[in-house]
Amino acid sequence: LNPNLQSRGALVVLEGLDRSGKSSQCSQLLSHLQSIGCSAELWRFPDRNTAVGQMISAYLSNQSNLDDHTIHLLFSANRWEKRSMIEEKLKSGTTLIIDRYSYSGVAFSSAKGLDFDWCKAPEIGLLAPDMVLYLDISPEKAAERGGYGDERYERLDFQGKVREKYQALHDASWKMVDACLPMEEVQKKLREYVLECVAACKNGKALSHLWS
Ligand code: 2DT
Ligand code: MG
Repeated sequence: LNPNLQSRGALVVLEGLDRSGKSSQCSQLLSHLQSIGCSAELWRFPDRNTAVGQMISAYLSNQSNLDDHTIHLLFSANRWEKRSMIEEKLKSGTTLIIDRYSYSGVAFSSAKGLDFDWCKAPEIGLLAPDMVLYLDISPEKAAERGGYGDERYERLDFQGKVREKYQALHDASWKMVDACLPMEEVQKKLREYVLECVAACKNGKALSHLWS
């Protein structure tokens, strides 16, 4: 067996506003993949476990204040510090389901008023997802779902701005799923998309880099 021909895992990213159901859908996706014998892991950004992640977490919970550019770069650094591990996982055949990625980085920071292209720049060279799944919901509907927590950004008016930035970021390759459908229906659609993507990566789809 030629190890160079080992099939790789897929890099699948879920994006959406707070309360769009990303986290529950991600864990159901993971269970499903594992139940059918597919090697898979669930990751999330920010990854609050690293030193950088702890700075981000303190900022989000209002325990610290940082300049908007500074926190933007920390979110990006938090992805960069995981880049090589992501690549190793994929190359070893493990599919990664990731809850938020560079798109959250750009959407949230540019919604505060930072320049859109400036926000995209530090993400250049990170691994590009093989698929972006966007759970679409209006901020009003999201707020009806038991309301927001008390972290920074969890406010109706701000979430509306974030949604506009997601709209500016997305391209035809994104799979848009109506997050207001019943949970099981959302999950069914996501599974179809993910299985298609996992198969394409197994069959030799090349890894690419942002922003492609
Ligand atoms: P969670 O609610 O998913 O823990 O996210 N965010 C996230 C950014 O502003 N930039 C980023 O690069 C990422 C990944 C979105 C916490 C908040 O952090 C925001 C919500
Ligand atoms: Mg949140």
